[in-house]
Formats: sequence, structure tokens, C-alpha cells
Amino acid sequence: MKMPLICLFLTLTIFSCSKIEPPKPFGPLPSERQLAWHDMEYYMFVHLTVNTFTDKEWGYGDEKESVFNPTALDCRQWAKVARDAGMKGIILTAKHHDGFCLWPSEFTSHSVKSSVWKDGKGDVLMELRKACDEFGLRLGVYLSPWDRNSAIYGTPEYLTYYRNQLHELLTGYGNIFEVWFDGANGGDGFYGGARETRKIDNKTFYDWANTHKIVRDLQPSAVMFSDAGPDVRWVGNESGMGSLTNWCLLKKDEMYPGGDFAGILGAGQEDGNYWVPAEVDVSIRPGWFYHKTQDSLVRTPENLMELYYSSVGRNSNLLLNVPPDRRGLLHENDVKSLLGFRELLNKEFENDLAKGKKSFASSSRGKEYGASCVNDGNPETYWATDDNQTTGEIIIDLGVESDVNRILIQEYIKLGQRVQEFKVSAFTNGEWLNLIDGTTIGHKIIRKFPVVKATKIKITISKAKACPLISNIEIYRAPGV
Ligand code: FUL
Repeated sequence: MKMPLICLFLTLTIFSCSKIEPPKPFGPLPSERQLAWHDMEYYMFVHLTVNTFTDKEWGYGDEKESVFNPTALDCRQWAKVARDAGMKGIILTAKHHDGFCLWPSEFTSHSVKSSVWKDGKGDVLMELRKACDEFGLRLGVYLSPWDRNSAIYGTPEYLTYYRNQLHELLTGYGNIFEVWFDGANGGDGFYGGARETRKIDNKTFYDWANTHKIVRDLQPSAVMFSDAGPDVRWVGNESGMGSLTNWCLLKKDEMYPGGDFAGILGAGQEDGNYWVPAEVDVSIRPGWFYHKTQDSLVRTPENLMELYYSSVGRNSNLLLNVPPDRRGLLHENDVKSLLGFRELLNKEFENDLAKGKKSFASSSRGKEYGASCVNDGNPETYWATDDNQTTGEIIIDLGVESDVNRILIQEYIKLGQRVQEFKVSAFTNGEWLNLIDGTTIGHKIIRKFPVVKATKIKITISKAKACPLISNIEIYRAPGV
């Protein structure tokens, strides 16, 4: 009689104390540096070089250093605007294709040190470093692999030169969050006076594996961007369009910067074997560099809002270029648009109607993974089904009938990207009305739909690679229709 009672007691104790097994990771996973990058979502690109003064987009490489003279350059203004606009960092074109360096590189005289700006004693990158620190932003660098100024471009010595410069940028300017490797490469240029066309093999010339190693060694928390990653991929266009279907996955070993992969990069690859999420790079003006003639062509706050939906709202980060003018300041028109956009953004996502409301799931893995995890405001909790269950529904009860027109959904990507198909519907006039048929989710999607009066919102995961893990759902009634 004694033994069975003890057994029963032990069984009950073990049962009540044992935690439910968390879901196992599925497929390629993001690294810590990539997770930190996902959370940044929106940051500034700054294109500045001799082009700003010659009115070009691609400098030939023969520009005199003396043309670079941004008389009122103020990186604090850039950083303040970026911070006030809601951005989390700034990436500077430390060297564009023309080869002119915005920092006083030891390895060339084609830099700020030969310019009249600050009598050759200036260092734009250092000023930006300090400004980013002051305004709580992260700093990134663009170092163009193509160099139309360098006499040795195209020879093996150039690779040493390029790596030396990379070394300077990664050792002299504190923590770098992203290193941007542009795909444009080879062609005609000044090349130290040769004025000829030089072509290189994009695939092999830069020995990318070993070039990447320099970044990993010197800045382990930096992500590297290029057409093919390794950490962040180009979205395949420069018009600000993320893809509705967007896998953070890529077979990057089959790709290289400057290759012809634009058609693949938008959606990523469902069967990709590496985590390489998309970044949308786009300019607030038609050009990447400042041109006075484009002062009237700055994107409006409303247009920036659309960009936000087509980038951050499509599981991508938004890298928005805002080029300083010849004074070295962000132009008034650009600043006005950016701050106007921030205001719109605040209004758009002012009141999350899902937060803390009652939510129900068709099934869940257990209490810790229940439906309430999707609207508890905690990104570390998530709704999960049993391992063998790859579909499911979550219903959020809005409490009262409410007008709604936006939904935001996030997967718990630390354990992989899983959802392949989903739907959103609203309970209105006594029936379920389908609002959205979607495919992937990933870090975040934000979708618009026409205003509907709803008492409940249902999110149906209709297809997933493994049990779905949803960490966040937000519902809004944004101004407008
Ligand atoms: C392109 C470059 O050629 C443009 O000048 C610009 O820097 C853009 C971001 O990337 O490939």
C-alpha cells in the first residue's frame, strides 16, 4: 500500500514541475548579430563624396581633392535628424566608386587630408562616430570595392590596398554594426591616369571568403551586406520594394556581389541553407548623391510611409539614403519630410487594439506557449503548437466592436522562419470576413486592409514548415481608409 502512494506522489510532483519542452529550432537560424540587426529595422544611408560637388552620381576617379569642401559640415545635425526621425543608425559611404576617402587613410592621398576642408585635418567618419555616440545611434560603413581612382585597381595589389582600408575603418572608429559591400564593379575609370576600362571577375577577384574574415575578426558583431550576404542581402531593386513573399533564407554559396541574382533576391529562397535577410536600400531623392536640381523631388512623408510598408512591413530593414548638400548638411526639405514621416508613423501605430485583449488558440503546446503570448508585449514569449501540428488559429477578442485597418505579425525567428501561408479575417456582422491571404511572415509583416468594424480578428496559419511560433500580433485603426 505504501509504495503505490509514494509512486503516485512522485509522479504527480514530476508531472506538475516538468516544463513543457520548448520547440526545437528549425532550418537555418539567425546569428546574434543578425538578430540585433533585425531589431534595428530603419536607419540612414549617407552618400557624400566629391560627387556632391561635381553633380555626378558616379565620379570618374580624376576629381581634384580640392573640390571637396563642405563648409558647414555637421554630423551632429545628421545624427539628430536620424534620431528624431526614429532611425537606429547611420551608414556612411566612407569611399564610393570614385575612390575619394572621407577619412584620412594612410594608404592614399586621395582623401579628405588633401582637401581644403578643415585644412586637410578633417575626418568625416570620426565626426560621425562621435555624433552617433551622442545621439544613441549605431555606425556602419560603405567601402566601395570598385575604385576608379586607384592606379592598381584590377591587380592583386589592389586587394591588399582594399583590405588595408577595411582594416583602418574597422579598427579606428569603434563599434561598426554593418559593413556594406556594393556590387557595382569594374569598367572605365581614371585609374591613376590610365583612363581605361578594367574588368575584374566579381566571383574571384576580391577573395570574399578571406575579406569577410577580416570583418569577422575585427568586428564580430558587425553584419556584412552585399547582393549575396553573407549576413544581409540586397533586396534586388533600388526602388524601395520588399517582396511580399520574403524568406530570410538564401543559398548564398552559389552567389557573389555583382552577380546577376536580382530576380532571386527579393523573395529569398524557401529552401535556402543560410539565414540572409533582406535590406531595402532606397534614396529619399532620385539620386544617391545631392543635386540641387532635385531639391523639389524629395519624397513626401506619405511616400516615405509607403516605403515603410513595402520594406519594414515586408520582413526587410529599411536603409533610407539622405544625402548631405554642399554645405555638408541634410537639406531642409529632406529634414521636413523625415520628421513629417515620423509623425505619420507615430499616428499610424498609436494605439494597439490587440494589446492585453483576450486571445484564444485552436491548440497550443501548453500554458507557457498559449495564445496570450502574442499580445503580452513581450517579444520573448510566443504562441506555439505541438511539434506535429503545423497549422492553427489565433483569435483576438477586441472586447468591443472596433474599426480596424492594419495588422502586424511577428514570428519568433530565433528558432527559424516557418510560416508559408496565413490568412487574416475579421468577425463582422455575425460572420468571418477574409481580409488577407498572405505567405511568409518572418521578423515582421505589417499589412493594410480597408477599414472594417470587427469584434474579433482571426489569424490562421494554414501552412508552415514546422510548428508555427508567433511572438507578436498588433492591430490598429490607422488614420485614413
Ligand atoms: C549602387 C551604387 O552604384 C550607387 O552609386 C549607390 O551607392 C547604391 C547604394 O549602390 O550599387
